[in-house]
Amino acid sequence: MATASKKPFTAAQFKKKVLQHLNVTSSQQDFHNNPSAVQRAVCMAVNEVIFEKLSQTNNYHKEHKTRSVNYLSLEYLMGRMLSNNLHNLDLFDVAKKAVADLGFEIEDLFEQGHDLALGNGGLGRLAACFLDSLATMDFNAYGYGIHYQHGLFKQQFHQCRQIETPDEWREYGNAWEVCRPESVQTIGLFGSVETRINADGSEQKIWHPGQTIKGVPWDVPIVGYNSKTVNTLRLWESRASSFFDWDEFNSGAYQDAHAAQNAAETISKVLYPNDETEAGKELRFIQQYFFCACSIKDIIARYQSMHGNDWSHFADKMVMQLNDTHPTIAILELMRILIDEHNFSFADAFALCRQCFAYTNHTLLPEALEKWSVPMFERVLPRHLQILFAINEFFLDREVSAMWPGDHLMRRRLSLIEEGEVQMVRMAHLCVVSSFKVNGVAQIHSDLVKSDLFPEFNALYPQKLTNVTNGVTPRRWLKACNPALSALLDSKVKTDWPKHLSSLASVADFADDSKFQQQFMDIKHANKVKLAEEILALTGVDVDPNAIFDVQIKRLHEYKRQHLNFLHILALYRRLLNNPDYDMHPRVYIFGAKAAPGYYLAKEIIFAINKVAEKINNDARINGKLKVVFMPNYRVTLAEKIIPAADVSEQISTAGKEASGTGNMKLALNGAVTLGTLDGANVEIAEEVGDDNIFIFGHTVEQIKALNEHGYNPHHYYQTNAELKAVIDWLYSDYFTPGHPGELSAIANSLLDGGDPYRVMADFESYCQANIELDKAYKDKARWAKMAIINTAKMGKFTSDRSIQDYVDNIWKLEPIVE
Ligand code: 26W
Repeated sequence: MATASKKPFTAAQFKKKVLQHLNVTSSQQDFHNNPSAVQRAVCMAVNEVIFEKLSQTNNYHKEHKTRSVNYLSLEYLMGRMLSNNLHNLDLFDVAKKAVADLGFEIEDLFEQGHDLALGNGGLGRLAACFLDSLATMDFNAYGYGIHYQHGLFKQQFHQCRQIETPDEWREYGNAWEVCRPESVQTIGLFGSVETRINADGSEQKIWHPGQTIKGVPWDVPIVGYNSKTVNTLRLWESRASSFFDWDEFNSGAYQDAHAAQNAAETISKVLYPNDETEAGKELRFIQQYFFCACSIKDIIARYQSMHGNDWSHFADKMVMQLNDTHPTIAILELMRILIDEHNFSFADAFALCRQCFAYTNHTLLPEALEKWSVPMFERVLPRHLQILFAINEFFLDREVSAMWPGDHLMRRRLSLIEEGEVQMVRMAHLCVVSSFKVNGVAQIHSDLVKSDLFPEFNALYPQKLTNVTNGVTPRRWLKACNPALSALLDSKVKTDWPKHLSSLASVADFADDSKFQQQFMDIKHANKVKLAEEILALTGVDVDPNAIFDVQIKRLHEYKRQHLNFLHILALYRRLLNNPDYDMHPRVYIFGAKAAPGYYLAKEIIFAINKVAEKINNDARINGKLKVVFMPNYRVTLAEKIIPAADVSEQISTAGKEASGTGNMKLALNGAVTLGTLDGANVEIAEEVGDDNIFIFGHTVEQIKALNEHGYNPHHYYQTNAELKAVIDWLYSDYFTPGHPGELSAIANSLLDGGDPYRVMADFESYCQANIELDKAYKDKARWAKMAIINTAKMGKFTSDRSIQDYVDNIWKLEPIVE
């Protein structure tokens, strides 16, 4: 196996490779003003190294029959890949020099790359960070997902409103994938189940699918950082099993001839853009089954290529991680194959599944917990529903009744089936019952999963529920996106920090060192200058890099409370209008957020922020002390540009609602100071950085519960806080929407008559207070520099490498490649 350290190419050799690919592979002689052709050629040159390491990795694991983790996720938010792959192969400097010789800035070539935006938000990006860490730590891991033709929609603003356009990431093909026709799978859908009585009297179930779909795999190599490993992310594209129905065609029904093809293609056509809100659409259910069935068949094929039909090693060699409930159906698919195709008894099949599956919960929001109607389930997957009922019977009769004999209410509450007008299948219950481990993604969240979401399951399976706090890869989220800070860190601490982030801890020794403070803050300032140029180019708003860059970047959702930030901005604006000399350090509020297309209030919040921004940014009376910028089309690549330039990290969700958050970790790692509630991983960030280096405000989880128990009345705050009343009344006026009074009232209505479900009103006062403290701290340059440095230094815990090591130690039990 190629050792990690030796550079595969010199700059001259790399340049030669690029030229070869320009001339030969893509016959682009005149490339001098064709950066996308050069970018393409660079990708091909890098792929030579990647595919070499990929086959070495696969051969090693085949030879050693290594245990593997199979990560099943409906989402992978990969972003662009060239910069990441160059850094991970230690080819960045070589490539930079080589393309410079060809007359190009490597950064300009990066701009040619399209984001692989095959995800919505936190869950999808976490999967991407985990794949990076698994390869970097030389673990045998496969990612499985869907090869969506269209990823997450492109967001533009038209008259301050979000409009969505399709994501065309594959318009001109993608350099970072290879099709694997040799591993095509065929899966069934619909149809019926025949019950056959065998000669020995035993019953046999045979599913006769009504339709078959082909799954074509596209492999995306996952390159480890300075490691021996290139792993595989296998994404399934759906196609009709029979391409063309000539009978239909000859009978003149041209449309129908192609109908099957179209129908099949729609399965992997587009990513559902809902984040935390279940759509309950049949196509989404079919997407889930399609990729799970292809993946389970692929996993069995890989196993059998090493162990034939001897199933006795399966649980030793294969573990499947369910990234939330979206791939739950994989459990029933493996059960079906074991029972119907390999004559396992129900009990043996279920016992095996319980050794192989583990489930990660990423949300407590009731509306995000997937439930599928039994009638739809029966129509699409009749055999799987039978198996589900068998599992439910086993679970209720053998386990629930044993623990709570005669307690029908408990049976009803824990059942995999929710009784009601239409019976619904509780996918989370199926996951918990069928998995050997269930984890939350931050300590406070995992505690709430135990105490609030699954208390009975916690009692029933005392060892099953655990925690693995999220993490982020420091390769993409520091080394690649903030090279200047990385170089400064290299000059102060062991340069192995990208792979051993705890090495950053000793940076804290320089927190009071004025020279280092100056260096650290100069880099922050330079990143802010660069972002200011991007902001001007993308939004036309001119911002002052000396202002506080206050950043809230994440999906738009009420529980994340972008509207709390918005109300505070209105309060600041009002203070400045009342007194232009109001003593505050100039602040620029930077928002980035996509709203699910069907999420009305989320879109109204975007509209309101943009409308108010227009007013504030052009109001000379406030001398530029306040600017508001909503950057369009927030995605991984934009995050990589905003995060290095952030001073303040807004993590202001209602306590108990944000499972973990990962943007909070990325921002703190890049020297931003967190302004947040004690929610999700903010709690652990505060533990690591210390209370002097973070601004915590708001009700705690317990206090929110108390508020709810005593009947929450948002009007109380409206009547008792004059500033809050004033800014809410502003939203009913036409101050920001001349001639259209109340055009911004949707937010106000949700906070008053709407009952303020996320307790914005209750936290407003404390939020304002924390902001005043923050403003004071920022004015004390030495104090702020120290806080920023401590945040970077103390982020060692939040590398996704630590998360992966926790999964490996507590759940997956994997052995890394040793050579
Ligand atoms: C059914 C629709 C749907 C789609 C996506 C429901 C739920 C989801 C995801 C679970 C939402 C999500 O991304 N959750 C986020 O996961 C991150 C990674 O663990 C956490 O850091 C965030 O706190 C959590 O909101």
